[in-house]
Amino acid sequence: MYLEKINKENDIKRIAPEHYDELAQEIRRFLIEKISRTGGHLGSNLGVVELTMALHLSLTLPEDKIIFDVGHQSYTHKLLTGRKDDFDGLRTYGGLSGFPKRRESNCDPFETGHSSTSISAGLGLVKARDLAGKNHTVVSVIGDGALTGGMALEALNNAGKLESNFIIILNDNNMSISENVGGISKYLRSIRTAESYQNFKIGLEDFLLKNLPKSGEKTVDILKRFKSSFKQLVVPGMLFEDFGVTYLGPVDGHDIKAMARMFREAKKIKHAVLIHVCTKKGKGYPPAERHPARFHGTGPFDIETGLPENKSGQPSYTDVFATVMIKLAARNDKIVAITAAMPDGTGLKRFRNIYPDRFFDVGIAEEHAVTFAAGLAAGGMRPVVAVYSSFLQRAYDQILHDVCIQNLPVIFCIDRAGIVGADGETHQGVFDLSYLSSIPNMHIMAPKNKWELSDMIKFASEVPIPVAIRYPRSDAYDGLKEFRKPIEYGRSEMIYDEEDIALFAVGSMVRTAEEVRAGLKSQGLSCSLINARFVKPIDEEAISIAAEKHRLIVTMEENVLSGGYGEKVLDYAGRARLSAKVMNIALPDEYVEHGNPGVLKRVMKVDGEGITARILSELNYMENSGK
Ligand SMILES: Cc1ncc(C[n+]2csc(CCOP(=O)(O)OP(=O)(O)O)c2C)c(N)n1
Repeated sequence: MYLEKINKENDIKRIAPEHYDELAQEIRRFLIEKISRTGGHLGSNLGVVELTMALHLSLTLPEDKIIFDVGHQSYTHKLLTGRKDDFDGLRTYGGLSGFPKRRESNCDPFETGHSSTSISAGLGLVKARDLAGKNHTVVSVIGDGALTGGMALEALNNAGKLESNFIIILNDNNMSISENVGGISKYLRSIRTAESYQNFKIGLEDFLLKNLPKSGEKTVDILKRFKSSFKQLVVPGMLFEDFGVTYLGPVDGHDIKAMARMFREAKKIKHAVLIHVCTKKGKGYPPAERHPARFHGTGPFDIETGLPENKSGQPSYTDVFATVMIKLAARNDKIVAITAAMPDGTGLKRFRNIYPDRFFDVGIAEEHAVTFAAGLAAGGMRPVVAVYSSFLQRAYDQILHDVCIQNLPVIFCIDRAGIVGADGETHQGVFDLSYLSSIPNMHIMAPKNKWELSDMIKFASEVPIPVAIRYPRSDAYDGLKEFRKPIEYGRSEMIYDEEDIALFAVGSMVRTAEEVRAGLKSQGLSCSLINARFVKPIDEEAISIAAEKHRLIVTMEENVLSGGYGEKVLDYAGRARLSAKVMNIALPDEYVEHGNPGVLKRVMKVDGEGITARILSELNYMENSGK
């Protein structure tokens, strides 16, 4: 009833304060109902309903700017800025994005998706504002999980010297996707739970007991240390204050009036100010409150029970990875596993439960995760970094500088490689073959099915070199079971040996290639299918042999063309003066938006049907031009 009245930004200001609670409830009902059908980030959004309302009540959009870190919690913001009617198409192709998008609204001043960028971006917007002589408010909203990312700390370090207003809202729900980890999380917990006086009293007694009886120490030194301890005990947020950032809070993130009061105060401060807001992830929907990790990002679910709909019984590649890791660790005590805040998503949670001492969750810190792994490898361990393809982009230099220059045996198990779907541009894992290929000493593999993923991980654990294995977000393919030739360094695997056309397919594309081959054969064409297995190094010998008895070699990969597998094959064919023509099937030089992976592949013509049509058209051209 109140939500109906909000059709554009600032409309919320027409709602009387006594109806704020009802509006918050309506928003929650709306989100639960829509997300139960479309899927999406439920828990984080339910947690920030009042916080977002308070921001919208205190600011004037689009002049004032709100930057949401990661951006997965921006649904209420979308609702309050006139995008209510688009929620039925949330995260579908051509529909509403699950993240802030400048093309969607001028109330989205900056796009996010990967964590820990909002303070840097906000600081940039603040400086741009100041240089232009304007005076609007800039607010960055960052979670306690995102605050563990190095970039956020780099930005805080920089924000400390600011001499104009910049508001950072720390949305502390005590959770990343899974439990938040590390020193920052512990520090925030101590502030949230502090009863200052109590702590002070205990701290004081402790301090005097430990320090005063010592002989020979100057009283002034003792007092100096006492002063700093005293400050830590009675002033929450000293860490931020010491950075030069004013700390306000903690404030109840479900109390709109209290937050609005604090925002008013914060606007008066002429430097960076951090407001510590405490919220509950999943607030108002008991299943999401009970299972915050499961409801962080969810597929469609039944509202009554909270249970997911359409869960296929098939194991995913993530499940296969999880099982293999446990078996491998039982046989090899050097195997250790690292995740950057994704124990659930990567499947390492099971490993953690069995081998807690050999499991490391480093927080949202992909760069650190990789260099930490390099250190472990240099110390004689066999680290496995389990990470999503798009998040590993962060750690390019660490892979190059810390792992590959030293040729250290770090294994990268890269999940969500290829088209991931509903999360869109920021999350598609379509660059890893390119960025990894450019690094000397790196070796890259991609499995065609679940057995091959297992074989590849075992192979990687036995060779003393950096290895990356990439696999998609999907059920693990259980076809082609009979093809399980042992993995040999740098060698591809012949699946069907015919002539005329040779399909060299990488990983997930082997399955698509089976479809393409069937399509070509139905046209009376003869067609070989080769599982590339290695993207680096490529199997030059197999390509040379194929060139002798095929007129067309088609490479297929779920990666951008630039720097991927196909370009390497093409380059080799040119250098080796092979007679066969090489045709590359890959993703275009574009950012792939959100949508169902099947739909996206069809649109880009990289599904079985699209590829078959492209090959037929190429053959047609070759025949007509006499090539
Ligand atoms: C660089 C990077 N690594 C990992 C992720 C996956 N991820 C998305 S949200 C999230 C947790 C964020 O926690 P927090 O900032 O506390 O926000 P909350 O979801 O609790 O509201 C993670 C790890 C990401 N988006 N970016």
